[in-house]
Amino acid sequence: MRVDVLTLFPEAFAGPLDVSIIKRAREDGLLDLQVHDIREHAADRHRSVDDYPFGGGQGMVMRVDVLDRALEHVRSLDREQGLVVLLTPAGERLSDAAVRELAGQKRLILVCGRYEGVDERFAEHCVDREISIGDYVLTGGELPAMVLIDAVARHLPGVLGDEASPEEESFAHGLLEHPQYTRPAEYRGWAVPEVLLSGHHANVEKWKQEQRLRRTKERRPDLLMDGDLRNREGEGTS
Ligand code: 9WO
Repeated sequence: MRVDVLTLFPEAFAGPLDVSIIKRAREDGLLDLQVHDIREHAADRHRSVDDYPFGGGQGMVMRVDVLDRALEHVRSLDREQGLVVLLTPAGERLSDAAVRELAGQKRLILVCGRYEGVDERFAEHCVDREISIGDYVLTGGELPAMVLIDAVARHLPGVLGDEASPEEESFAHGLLEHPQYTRPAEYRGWAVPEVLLSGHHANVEKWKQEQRLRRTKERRPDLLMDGDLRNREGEGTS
């Protein structure tokens, strides 16, 4: 998969995506990540990328013309047109299902906002999907973009080794995972659940399933609502 990122802070992307599994995915050519500086598409001698908001208000807004030029330039670098994603708290919440959909694309173009936000005309005319990673405001869309890239990359064929499959984990079956333990079997009097040491495979599996259900009920009851109810969540009567 090819991923292009448009940002005012390309240097923010060095680090998290240069280690471990994502590093290997890039080295193996499974993920082609290219980060671009939006400021290179500023037109005036001050290289400005933002301006005061029409109608007043605090802070600055990123200019639609600069963003559009940056996007068209990046688009032209590959024949695949790509799905354009804007990271914003006003977007749909990123979910396991959305991550899997995005992982099915040949190319993603991620746009990271700064200042108070981007001119709405850019979102309206140039962006295919607006995505939020949660209900909190950050200083920019860069960290959410990295979260999205990490989540998507692990679903690309060949990225995870044989030991782990994205099909077999937590959100794939709609429950939280059971707790895990390793040696030592006892530490400071803290014992590992007896059944895990018993070697009784059927009992172990039964225990794990009970744990997944119990933890989900306790911690994330929202995951247990059936799909139909979940789809109706938030439907108003007005
Ligand atoms: C901020 C914002 C706040 C409430 C409702 C909508 C909003 N949109 C933006 C926005 O686009 N902000 C820009 C990007 C500029 C300020 C920093 N930005 C940002 C993105 N902060 N937090 C995010 C973000 C993105 C995805 N998921 C969570 C937070």
